[in-house]
Amino acid sequence: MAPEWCRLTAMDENSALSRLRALQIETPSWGYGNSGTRFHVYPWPGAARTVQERIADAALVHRLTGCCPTVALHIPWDAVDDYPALKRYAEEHGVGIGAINPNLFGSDEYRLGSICHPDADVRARAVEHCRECIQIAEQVGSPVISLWLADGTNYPGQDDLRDRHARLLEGLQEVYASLPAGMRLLVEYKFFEPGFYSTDLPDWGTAALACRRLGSQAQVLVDTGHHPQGTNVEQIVAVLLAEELLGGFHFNNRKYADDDLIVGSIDPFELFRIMREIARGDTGDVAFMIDQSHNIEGKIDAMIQSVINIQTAYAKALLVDEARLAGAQAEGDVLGAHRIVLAAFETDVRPLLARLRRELGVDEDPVGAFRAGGFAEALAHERGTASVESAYERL
Ligand code: PSV
Ligand code: MN
Repeated sequence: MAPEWCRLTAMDENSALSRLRALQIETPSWGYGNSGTRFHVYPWPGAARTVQERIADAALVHRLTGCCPTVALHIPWDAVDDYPALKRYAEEHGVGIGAINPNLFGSDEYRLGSICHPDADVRARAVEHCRECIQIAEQVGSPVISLWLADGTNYPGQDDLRDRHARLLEGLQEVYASLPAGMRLLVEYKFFEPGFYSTDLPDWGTAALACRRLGSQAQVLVDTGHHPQGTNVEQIVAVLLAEELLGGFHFNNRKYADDDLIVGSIDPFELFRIMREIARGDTGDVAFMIDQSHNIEGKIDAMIQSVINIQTAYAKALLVDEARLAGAQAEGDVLGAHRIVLAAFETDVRPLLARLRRELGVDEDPVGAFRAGGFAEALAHERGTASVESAYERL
């Protein structure tokens, strides 16, 4: 029997369950197609080839988990002629369209950047692409634009850092001015890649400064893979929440860099610590999105596992005995406080999640249900194995 200090009460369980029921996770269209490293793409049998197939796979993940009702799109990877028809297609499959991600890196003209590019014509076209994405978002009923810039430089002297910052703010302001009421602009930062000397939005502080200038419809997007080793990501989350600047997450896990691994696979304790900041409440409108590319494993069960890992971390985080923790903190009981947090992390939440899934009407083991259900085989039969010519042909 667990000692008194880490035992759950029925009350803990019921309130944790209602919070867990409210957790909705968005999956990315680009996680369902073939992707690879710059060395090779290993095509996966049955991987989605079109935006419709990517939406259908996201819908399957929702059917099996009961908690992934929206799918994020990347434009132009997911571009179509008829967006209202795409919206209907998604709804017929049981999902809605979530964040629209303008792609400001997949075109030759972006070699030196997009909205920070030295050439005003390229900057204008980049802003125009963002405006087009806002219109798409309106047509599909999405309330979120997620913006990541690949802008940066590789060499000292390549461009003027202050000029680039000025262009960044000007471009973001132009995009922001086109947002309709109720639509949010989530600004994502990344400390490196593809620029290795400088990145125009390198960290949460720069993103937060930009959002403050823009207004309340702009908030920061924290991609968990976009930090240097050792960064205290949960502290970033805590500060952004306190400043009402946390817009959402791109969940994934990293070992060395932006590895896009299954979230929680490398460091489940970090994911728990991040979700603890969410579990403490007052999170507003935070968007919980996954941003992963599965290169050597199946796409759909890896996505389901990611969803399970987020739910597991959140369930544990909800079980932190906050009242006792506050007491230990006030008394300066350093180890006692730490042990209260650890006790929650070490709790086996599988029975709690099984109860949640029974209530959601899905299998207690959604990955097992996917694997036993013959879905992978049926998709491989229907779609075959794509021939992928180059590692750069991502979708
Ligand atoms: C960039 O590394 C990123 O995290 C951005 O969110 C992109 O939109 C996404 O990955 C897909 O390349
Ligand atoms: Mn991302």
